[in-house]
Amino acid sequence: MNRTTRATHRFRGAVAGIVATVMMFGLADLIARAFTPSAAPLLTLGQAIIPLAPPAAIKPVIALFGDNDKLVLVLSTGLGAIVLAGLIGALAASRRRLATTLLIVAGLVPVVVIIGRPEADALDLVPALIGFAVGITGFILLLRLGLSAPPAEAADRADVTRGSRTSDPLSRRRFFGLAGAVGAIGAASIAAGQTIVSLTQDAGAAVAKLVLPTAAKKAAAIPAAASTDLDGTVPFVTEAKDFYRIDTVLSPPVIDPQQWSLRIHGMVDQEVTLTMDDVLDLPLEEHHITLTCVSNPVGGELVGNATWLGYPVRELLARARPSADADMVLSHSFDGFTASTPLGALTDDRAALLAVGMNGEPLTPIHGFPARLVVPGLYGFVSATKWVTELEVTRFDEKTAYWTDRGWDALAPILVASRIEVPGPLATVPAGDIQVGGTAWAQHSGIDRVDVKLDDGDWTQADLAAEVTIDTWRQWRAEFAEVAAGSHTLTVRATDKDGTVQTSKRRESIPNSATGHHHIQFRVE
Ligand SMILES: Nc1nc2c(c(=O)[nH]1)N[C@H]1C(S)=C(S)[C@@H](COP(=O)(O)O)O[C@H]1N2
Ligand SMILES: [Mo]
Repeated sequence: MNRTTRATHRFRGAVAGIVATVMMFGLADLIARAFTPSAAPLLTLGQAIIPLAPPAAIKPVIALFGDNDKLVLVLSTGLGAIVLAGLIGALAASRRRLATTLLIVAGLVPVVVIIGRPEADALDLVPALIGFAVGITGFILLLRLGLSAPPAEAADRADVTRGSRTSDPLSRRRFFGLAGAVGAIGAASIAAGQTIVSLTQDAGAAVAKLVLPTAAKKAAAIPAAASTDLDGTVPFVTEAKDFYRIDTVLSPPVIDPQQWSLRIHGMVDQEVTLTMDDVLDLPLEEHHITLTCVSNPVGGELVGNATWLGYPVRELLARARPSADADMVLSHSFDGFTASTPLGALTDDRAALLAVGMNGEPLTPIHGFPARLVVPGLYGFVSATKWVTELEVTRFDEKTAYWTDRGWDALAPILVASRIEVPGPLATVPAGDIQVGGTAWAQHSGIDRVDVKLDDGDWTQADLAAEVTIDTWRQWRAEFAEVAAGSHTLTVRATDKDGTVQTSKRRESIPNSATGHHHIQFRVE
């Protein structure tokens, strides 16, 4: 084979590998989206990478892409698969059998990952297997058409049986025709799969099935005085659509409330199982609670405040009667995530809830529909299990949770924190009196005071908006008179009701929250 033919064959091999892979993923994705969404191969592959990724690598990705981190992961998984398929295809120019074997092995990876999931059932394999079979067949056909001079060991057979297909312009047209068709089917399948996703998620059929009862115990109305009314301050109640989202799933599980149940088991006298109807028949309570993520950087946005409707976990546990030597509840999610919460925080008088509602609506799929936990005073990773299905009563020395196994603390009470929201970072404000404001939180202790400092000046005590409960954040504001033109720095710190002053010591979020004072720079003109 001369050099030009070899180069042509490499190119065609690469094209064959790429379009066959697009078709493999596309068909499998489309079939999965229609019948068993959690088994979509690209999602499952991306999902399989998440727990393997070192926490040190996760942080920069989240910092760089924010809420798009999941999309970036899926796209890079897909891109990685395509590059690999292109390389394997190019190899077919010289080693056709080896290349075919490699593509078969690579194509089986998603199949293996799909069976490997704890929640897998046999039907989940169907989409991946169909995609695999069609994709590999496409690859083999394309190689036959496109690689007109087969490798030495297959040359005789191929030349005798299919001598005619070697005529170049015709084979070229056929090859690219078929490759185009295969690629187009793959791309169309991906698009159709995405359409199914947006239709099923927009329609919210599962969410619409759940009709919330009115609360037996309503939360007190939020007084106007809970807001400082300073323009630019984050609203006191965070709407679900603006509420931060943190979890390890690429697409939220869509759970039919009629299929959902909560099982309380482990070190208990009486195992208890509740259906959604059981939960909705209970006298539900409404509570205002601010939720925070341990990964929130100083001044960051991984914090939100909502009115939750639910039933006290304390009462649920009382039905099961935990044994005296239990000290932890390991809550399990439908998706396999777990959180370890001190039993004491779930049985004392705080409003630890099995929540089904958020701001007067059922939970949204990304915030845990149909049910999740919310525990005032603890970071989300040790308490706020979304899509919760089990409460396992156990001991800290017997079981560990998802993030504990990845280097984070088992116990994680929320640390006092505050941030500046006005002026915005690097804002330019007119000379004169400067209005400053923001939010502070120290859930389940409450905010006692907030101090702000301009440049190297003295700490100035800020005015606090009304406290709604000790479990909610608190807005603050202050005024600095006659600030001179030029560049300035503002610094804030809060003190909680236990007397703990927010430390200025800078620290990473792993293993139990970043610390330090929030600073911003702004200009006066
Ligand atoms: N099933 C499940 N629940 C979860 C998590 C998760 O990864 N999976 N993350 C937790 C973390 S780290 C936080 S901070 C909160 C965030 O809840 P939100 O996404 O509703 O804001 O959910 C918690 N519950
Ligand atoms: Mo979190």
